[in-house]
Amino acid sequence: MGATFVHEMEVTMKIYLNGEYVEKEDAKVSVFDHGLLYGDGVFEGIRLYDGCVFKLDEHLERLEFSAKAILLELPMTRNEFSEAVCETCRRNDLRNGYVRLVVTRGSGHLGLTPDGCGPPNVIIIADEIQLYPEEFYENGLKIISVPTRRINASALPPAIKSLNYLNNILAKIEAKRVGFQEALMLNDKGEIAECTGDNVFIISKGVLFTPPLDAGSLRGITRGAVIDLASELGVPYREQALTRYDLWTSDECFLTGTAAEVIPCVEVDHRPVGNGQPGDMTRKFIASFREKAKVDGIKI
Ligand code: PXG
Repeated sequence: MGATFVHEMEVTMKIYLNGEYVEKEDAKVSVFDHGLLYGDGVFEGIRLYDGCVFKLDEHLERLEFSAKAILLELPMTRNEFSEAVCETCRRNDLRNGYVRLVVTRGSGHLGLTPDGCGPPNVIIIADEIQLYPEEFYENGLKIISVPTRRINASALPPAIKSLNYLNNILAKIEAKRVGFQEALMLNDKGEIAECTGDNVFIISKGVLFTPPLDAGSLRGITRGAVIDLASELGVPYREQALTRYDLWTSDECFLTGTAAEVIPCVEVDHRPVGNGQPGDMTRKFIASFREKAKVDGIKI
């Protein structure tokens, strides 16, 4: 009986769904939800470190901006979202993990117009996280630029963290099919935008560079944390349009994202970055970020 109980404990997962905490099996939304039918909705991916939610307020602000940009009225206040995120972590006995917060347009008719949709569905999933294996933090990732471009800002501002990830998914597939873990995505001018779920940084001659947001990058929360760290570590920092050439000839390169944190990149388009090993500055950023993550959150 004890073993069965343990097993049940393992499989049970509480999902926040529109104000209620329901079992995973009961967490269901309509097939008429426009989040499913059209990718009409917004989301956030958030980390829980040692019982603290990292940069929760920043994530909720970005969610509000994403929702505003797509004219989706959020059904909850910042405080209500904050409390629901923390409570979902508590109910799942999590101290470390990953939180996926999703707000869809809600259930509607078969047609693009959101008229008649709603109320929005609010879903919060808190789970353990499958990180890149530690060897990638030690030895670095190899990335490759792919044909699929980051979506043009005049088509859909890439700052909106919407449920439309198809172009990033295609880029990821293209990289994986040719044996790489991650894809480097360019914008329609051929400049570096970002990777499929991570921002890109390089270090050249002691200066930290990342593409500006108008190159097609998401305003990553981890990106912001690394920019703050640069000033704390006394590393000069510039936002500047970057080309593939800039990455090929950089001394160091790393990616940042909620899931990956700070991860070194040691090869771009078959060219070794620097000496082909994670650089000293990158290691410093990884260590400092890990320190910051432990202390810079809201207690659940
Ligand atoms: N660019 C894009 C396109 C993203 O979706 C980031 C950069 C990094 O931002 P943050 O705020 O996380 O530092 C993201 C966000 C995943 C996954 O499963 C990750 C994201 C989105 C969707 C899935 O790894 N990252």
